[in-house]
Formats: sequence, C-alpha cells, structure tokens
Amino acid sequence: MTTSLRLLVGTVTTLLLSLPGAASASTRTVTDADDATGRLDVAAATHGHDGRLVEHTIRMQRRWPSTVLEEGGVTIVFRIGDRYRTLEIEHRRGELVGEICTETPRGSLRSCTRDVGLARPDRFTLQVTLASRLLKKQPLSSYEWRIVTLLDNGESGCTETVCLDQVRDDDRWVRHRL
Ligand SMILES: [Ca+2]
Repeated sequence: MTTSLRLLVGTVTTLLLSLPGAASASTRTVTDADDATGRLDVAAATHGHDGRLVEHTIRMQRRWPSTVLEEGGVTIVFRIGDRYRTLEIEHRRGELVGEICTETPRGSLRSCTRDVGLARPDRFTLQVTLASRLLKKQPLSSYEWRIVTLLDNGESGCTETVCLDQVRDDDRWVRHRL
C-alpha cells in the first residue's frame, strides 16, 4: 500500500471512529450497493462465529484478483467497548497478508499481530477468520465492526475519492453478538 493510500485509510478510519451509534444485530449479512468504481466495490459483508473463532466474509460486486490488494486494501475496524482494533488486508510478495493492531486515540498502532486466517473461496469473495482473543483477551460477548475498501491502481476513472467503499448498517456500526 502506498504511503498516500495508507494515510487516506487512516483518515477514513478516524472519520469512522468519530461516528456515534451502534446497530443491534445477531449473525447476519449486510448488503451494500453497486456504488464505487473499481474492483473493491463491496456487495455484501457477513459476520459469523464458531466457538472462539469469528469470521467475516466480504463479497465484491465483480470478480477481483488478489493482486489488486497490492495497491489497494481492505480494512475492518472492530470496536470493542471504547477500544478499536484495525485489521488491514493487503497482498504482498504473492500472498494475502492481514495485520490487526490496536489504534490509539492519537492514531498510532500497537499490539499488532498477523495471526489472521485469510482465504478466497471464489473470485468474488474474501474470507477472514480470527480468534476472538485478538479482539479482547477476556471472554467477548459482542463487538461492532465496519469495513472500508480502497483501490488506487490507476484504473481508468479510479481515484482515491471514487474507489473508496464502506460497509456499515444504516450509517451505524454493525453489532456482532457472540
Ligand atoms: Ca458497494
């Protein structure tokens, strides 16, 4: 991810963190419109869990190769009480890489780990699996999430403004009850 792209994702994340509210929801899928340019336009995002693993599945409007994540990125922001964990997913040296960190109020990152499962069940979809202890060490009853995708690879008509997509629940965080 380029420095400018990372800065923009950081800005978007900061904007998301400033928005109040929380949606009440159990295991579910949130659909998103065909509303962004480029291949990281999200169609739907699903959360689920199995034991101590939580899973997020992100389906795009169109087929996309993993290599688009070399210059773009998928970010999931998790809100656990007043704490935020940010998972950034990219494609480096031929493989998908996900790193989850705690984002401090000043925007710095700490407690980072790459112990996150990433898979491509088909050419539309990205599947993310992580242990709930990466969100909170103590037993976790619920958390909230949002997703931001950003593609900036010089495609025709693709700029940092129009190639940004967000998934949320009627302008609120999506709550996942475990
Ligand atoms: Ca969309």
